[in-house]
Amino acid sequence: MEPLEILEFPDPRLRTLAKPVPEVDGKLLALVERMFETMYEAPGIGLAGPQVNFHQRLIVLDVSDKKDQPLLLINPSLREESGEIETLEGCLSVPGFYEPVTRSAQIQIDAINRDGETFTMEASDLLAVCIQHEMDHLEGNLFVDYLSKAKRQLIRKKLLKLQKQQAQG
Ligand code: QAP
Ligand code: CO
Repeated sequence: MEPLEILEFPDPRLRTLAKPVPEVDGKLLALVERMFETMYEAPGIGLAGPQVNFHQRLIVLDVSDKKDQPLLLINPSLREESGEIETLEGCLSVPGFYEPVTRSAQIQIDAINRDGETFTMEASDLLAVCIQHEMDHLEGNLFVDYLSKAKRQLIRKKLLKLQKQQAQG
C-alpha cells in the first residue's frame, strides 16, 4: 500500500476547519483503512483527516502497545472532561519535535462507528490525550499552538528548512 501523504506544519491546509462526515459509506471506509495503514507504518498513535488533506471529522488511533486496538472516531464530540495531565506530545505533522502539553486527564465523548452507529466512550490518560490532540486537528489546531510563540516559531523555521531540503532532493 502506498501510504497517504501527511501534511506538515506550517502547511496552511492543516488550519482548515473539518466538516462533519455526511455519511459512512464504502468510500469513506476505504480511506479509513488507508489512514490506519499510514498511521501504523509511520509509526504513529493517531491520525486525523485534515493531516491527510481530507477535511472531514474523522480520526483513527491506536495507543495500545501491541498495536492491536484500532479505534475509529467519526464526528466525535466532547461530552465531559475532568482532571489535568501533562504529556510529552508529538505529531506526524510536526515530525521530530516533542513538547509537554497539559490537557484533561479524563474525557467522555460521543462518536459514530464504522457501522454508522453513535456510541459513547470514556477515556483516560494517553488515550484521552490522544483523542483531544486528534480532535484539535479537526478544528485546525495543532499541539504547537499550546507552546510559546518563540518555541513555535523555532519549530516552524526548522521544519521549513527541512522541507526545502527535501524538495530539492
Ligand atoms: C498524537 O502523534 C500524540 O515526530 C499522535 O518523527 C502523540 O502519532 C498524542 C510521530 C503523543 C499524545 C502523545 C511523531 C512519528 C508520531 C514524530 C503521533 C515522528 C514520527 C506522532
Ligand atoms: Co497530530
